[in-house]
Amino acid sequence: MTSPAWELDRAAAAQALEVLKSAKNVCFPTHQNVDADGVSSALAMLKALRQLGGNGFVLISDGRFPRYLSFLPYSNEVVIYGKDELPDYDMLCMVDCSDQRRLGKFYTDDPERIDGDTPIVNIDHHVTNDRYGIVNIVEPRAAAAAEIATHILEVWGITFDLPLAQLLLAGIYGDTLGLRTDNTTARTIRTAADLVDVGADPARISDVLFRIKSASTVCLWSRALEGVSWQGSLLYTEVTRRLLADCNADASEAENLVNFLTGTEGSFLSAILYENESGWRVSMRTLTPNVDVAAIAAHFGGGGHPKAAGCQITGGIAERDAFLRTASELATEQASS
Ligand SMILES: [Mn+2]
Repeated sequence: MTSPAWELDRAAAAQALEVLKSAKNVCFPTHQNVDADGVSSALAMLKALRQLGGNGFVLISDGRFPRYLSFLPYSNEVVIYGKDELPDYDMLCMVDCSDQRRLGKFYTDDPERIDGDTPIVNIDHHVTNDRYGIVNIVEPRAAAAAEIATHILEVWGITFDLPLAQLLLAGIYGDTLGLRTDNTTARTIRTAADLVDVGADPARISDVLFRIKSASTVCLWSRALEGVSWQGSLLYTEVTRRLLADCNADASEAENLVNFLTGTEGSFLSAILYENESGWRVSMRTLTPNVDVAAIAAHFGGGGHPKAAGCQITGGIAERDAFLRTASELATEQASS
């Protein structure tokens, strides 16, 4: 058999536990526009920490908990920033956060929360993560933060029960689109199989993440598909606040639309532009060899993975159009390199 794609730094995993247990209460803030991996991996780490005598809470830092994620075990225990009372905490554990400041209002309301003296434990799989913690477990070859979390919990000696397995498999499935993306390794699949052995239900997770949808989602997709446009090699559509209101939909309901657009013949990358207060939040994907959307996102101050990344465009129509042109040109250059 071949060796695994990557090895967990077991000393760092043990050190993370020691540090996290030394805190009275650990805040696990999720990245803005949280997804299955962000919530699941943080909740799993928290549950394990509690089993070992530590304490903490998961914070939805931008105040928006996507409805479809309420199937996750323990999701009713998350603290929603701006809605629930924020408990006292003396440490941060950031899981799946490539940038410690992309936390929505939890950060912008008081940057000292991140930039002050509170120690940070950093567990992530984004290639753009700059290792901002006092302990860093950053493994870009892992397909999901939940894949790293599974192996950390093994080092911690946690007994996996059904809810924990379901959480971790949901994180892995979310980021790999059900073990289908190019960062899915043999190790990812073995880890997923181990979680299924404990009782995780892959069919249920696939249904909730990829198949079951509300009528508002179909409304949103049909209108957004009508607006699909080309800019050179870039295929994109906009999700305006008006459109979300018309369909009574949440922006998270459009997340899989960018995956649907990706792979369209003639395109090198696809994007969804979500209108927001300061301009547009952009979500990008590619299936084209050599095209690196993390690098394109980084060009605009964002980040992510080589095949899935995002950034914020601040400004108006001129800035948006400049982004579209530049992103298309960068992708065309990369594809021919
Ligand atoms: Mn992730």
